[in-house]
Amino acid sequence: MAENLIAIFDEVVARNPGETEFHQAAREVLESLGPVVAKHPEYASAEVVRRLCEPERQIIFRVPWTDDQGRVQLNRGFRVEFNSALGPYKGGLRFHPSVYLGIVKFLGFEQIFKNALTGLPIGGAKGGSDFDPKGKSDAEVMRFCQSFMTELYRYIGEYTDVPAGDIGVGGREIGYLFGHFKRITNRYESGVLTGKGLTWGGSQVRTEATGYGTVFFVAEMLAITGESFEGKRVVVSGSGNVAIYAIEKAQQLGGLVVACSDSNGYVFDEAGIDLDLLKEIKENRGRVSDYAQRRGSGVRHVKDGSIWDVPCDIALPCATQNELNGNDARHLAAAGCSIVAEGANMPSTPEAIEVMRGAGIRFAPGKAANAGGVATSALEMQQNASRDSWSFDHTESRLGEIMRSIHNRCLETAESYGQPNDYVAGANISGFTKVADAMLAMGLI
Ligand code: NDP
Ligand code: 2IT
Repeated sequence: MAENLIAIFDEVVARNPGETEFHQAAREVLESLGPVVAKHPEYASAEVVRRLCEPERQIIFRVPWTDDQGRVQLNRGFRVEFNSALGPYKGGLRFHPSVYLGIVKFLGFEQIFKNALTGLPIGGAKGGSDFDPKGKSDAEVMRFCQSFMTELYRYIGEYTDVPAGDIGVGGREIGYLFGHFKRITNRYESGVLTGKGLTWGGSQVRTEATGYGTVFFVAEMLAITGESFEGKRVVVSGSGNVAIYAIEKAQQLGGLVVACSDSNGYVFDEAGIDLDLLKEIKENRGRVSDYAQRRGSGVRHVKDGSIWDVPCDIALPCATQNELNGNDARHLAAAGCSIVAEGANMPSTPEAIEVMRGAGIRFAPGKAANAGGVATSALEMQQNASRDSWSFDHTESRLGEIMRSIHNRCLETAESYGQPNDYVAGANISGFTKVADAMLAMGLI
């Protein structure tokens, strides 16, 4: 890392003690920015990098709710509005027991650059709660969402901040959140949330967008070497929103997806994942172990062990942060894996990325490869603003174009900074310069 950037990184660590995921995300971006700040002294004199590392606003609030037994429960809510140079704050809400300020900040920080890469007018934010929707009834989830929105509504709006889903927040939660926002504000403000249902302001393809987009991005990488998904063995971790639609599109393009997972283990299905069965199980909030049981012989459920032990040509981590470590990367390399693309946010540890680089695995970072979700959220905002709704085919083709343009922008930027084929450098530099130039233009903000 360049010397002036080390000083900024040290300041990030000192100002955000204990927030290790945020430190990791900041380090990864700052490590790419040396050549950029060397070429653009104006960024240093205006302290653009230091300002970018400090969120514009951080909101932390109490979320009390009652469970089905009438007992009072308590959670903590967060919204970190990180940067609004390019547009209203935009980014998902995560409901998971592991959520704390460091996770929300890492996600919000990544979101700034990801959103810039989409080419659409959206700033970066993230939010969520340490609430665990697992095992809760619909009524409990509803009461929690209503309490969460009772505080959050003050800070969000079509022109201010537009939340969406992430881990533990899907169509059901967005419905409860939107319903309560509408009730307490007396405004049908469609553009305040994305990921809405198709009959009440949602966009076609938003549900599929992150997984589809990741696969479109990989298809672009494959095309460079004259290849395609046809006949490739694919492993996808997770079995949530991103994983399911990554599996669907990889299969549509001719890939054989042989494994997926949840936090209790992975399933290995040599014949290829039966997606209809998996979807049915997940719609009823089941587990991948149920999949193995229902699918019968030939399918293994492995409780202790890493999904990355399964040999594949293409690995798509689509579950959570730091789920693919150095050892996993070594196993993937030894088994001949040639592409790793992140459907999740920061699923690869820094050591894993180092190992993949050394082994010649082509690596697509999440802020480029999973940008299709938020890009389609921005398309939902466009449709809401014009009170229009587009067809599935039209929206999917817009998503495809956006992923192609992100892919090409990463490669062109990496090339122009003397780091050909480095998608990490390309994504970080391209996202950063767009935000930095907007910040410079707007004066000291
Ligand atoms: P879901 O809640 O739909 O699914 C999450 C999946 O990951 C589940 O299978 C879950 O298993 C697994 N998982 C979560 N936490 C862990 C953990 N600690 N260890 C092992 N497995 C875990 O979330 P999404 O599919 O929406 O999100 C997945 C990833 O994609 C996240 O990193 C998210 O930030 C990222 N992302 C999501 C976007 C979106 O539009 N939804 C857009 C861009 C990125 P289990 O059920 O056992 O918890
Ligand atoms: O990480 C992400 O990009 C998301 N969870 C989607 C955010 C959004 O606003 O659609």
